[in-house]
Amino acid sequence: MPLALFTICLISGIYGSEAGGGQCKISERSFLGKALKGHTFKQFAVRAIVECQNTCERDPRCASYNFYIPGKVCELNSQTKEERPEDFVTDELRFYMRREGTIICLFSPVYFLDLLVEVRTCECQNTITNFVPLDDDECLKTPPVCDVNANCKNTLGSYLCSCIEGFTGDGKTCQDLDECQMSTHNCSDNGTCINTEGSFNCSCKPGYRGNGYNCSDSDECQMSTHNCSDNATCINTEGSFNCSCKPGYRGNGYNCSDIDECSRGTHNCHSSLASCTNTVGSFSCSCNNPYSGDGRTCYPLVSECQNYGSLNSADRKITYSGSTGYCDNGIGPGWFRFEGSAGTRMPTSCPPNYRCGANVPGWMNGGHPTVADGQVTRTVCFHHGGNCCRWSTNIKVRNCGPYYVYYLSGTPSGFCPLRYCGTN
Ligand SMILES: [Ca+2]
Ligand SMILES: [Ca+2]
Ligand SMILES: [Ca+2]
Repeated sequence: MPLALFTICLISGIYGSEAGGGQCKISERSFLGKALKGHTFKQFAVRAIVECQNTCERDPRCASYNFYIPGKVCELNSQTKEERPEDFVTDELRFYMRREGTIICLFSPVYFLDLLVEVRTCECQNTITNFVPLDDDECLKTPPVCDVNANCKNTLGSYLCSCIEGFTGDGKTCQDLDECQMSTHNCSDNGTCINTEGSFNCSCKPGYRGNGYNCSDSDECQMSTHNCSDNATCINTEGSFNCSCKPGYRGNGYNCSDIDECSRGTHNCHSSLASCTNTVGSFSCSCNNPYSGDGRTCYPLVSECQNYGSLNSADRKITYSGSTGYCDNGIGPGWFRFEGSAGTRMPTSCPPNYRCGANVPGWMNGGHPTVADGQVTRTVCFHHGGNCCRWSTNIKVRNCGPYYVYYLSGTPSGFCPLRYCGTN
């Protein structure tokens, strides 16, 4: 049944006044949401509340009545709340009315079944007034009562505005929250926060990749997104990368140019017997004529460097102290090279007696030549007793680069226990 047909009469205890020439005494007669329990002697359904009132007025037993609102049921009581205060209880579905008294009319908004209604409460004239819903839904109004970025909730007699997520304010006006400024965003530490109206966006910083919430270093070297020089090496770093010029090049890594090792003197070609040729990223060395080699080591293209006799027995080495029965009185003359077990060269200091397989070992008194020195003459001394140079003879020596060759002849005076020593 529509509310409009549902009529009641209430008297508010709140609005105290007098009307009707003093006959209409206001008293606390009617209470919405209250009922007197346990004293009902008669109950019956009615179409309108006025029937309750009239029935109670006609029945001498009736001191008050409850009205059960949902079912529109009258409950006639034999007592009043003043007589039975302990039985006067809260009951949201009922209201209580005392019988006697005069009536005035009052208008008051009261809540009834979730609706705000205007209740016209009258005594004296027994006037009954229809419910008039007072509430309207402000949330449906145009223009909106709340901010466009707020939720509107209709309430009885009013409404509530509350800003939606991402906004702040009283709901009537809402401003964007700057999550970036307030550091309430959840962008990656390696991301950048960009405030937007009602939200925010995250994007990875340069050098990182991901969705903005999770950003990890991008390996520019692996992905070939670096801009290092072709002549540089790319080294990945957290958030970036480094470029460094390859060996043989110089520059900042982004631009690398060839180093001219020859003109800068940073090559390792033989200093006097070879020529340096600059190349892109490197250099090359070549031995000058008439030398041969890899350019770092050069040796002469002379016959004694290719054609020589080999002195390679272990008993010739300066460390050998076994049999002393050897001698070089019949050697040569010719070019010889110390190699193999005999060592690589002649010693240049006086060895002890009884070494190199001979009583009187020979040693070269003077330093070895350089390649550039060419063929040189040296003296070989033979140690006998305490005399390191008891006998001597001249020999020729040449540095062939990787090795030396010696021009040797038979030892002095054909004296047998003399021998040329080898060493490492
Ligand atoms: Ca925002
Ligand atoms: Ca990186
Ligand atoms: Ca170069």
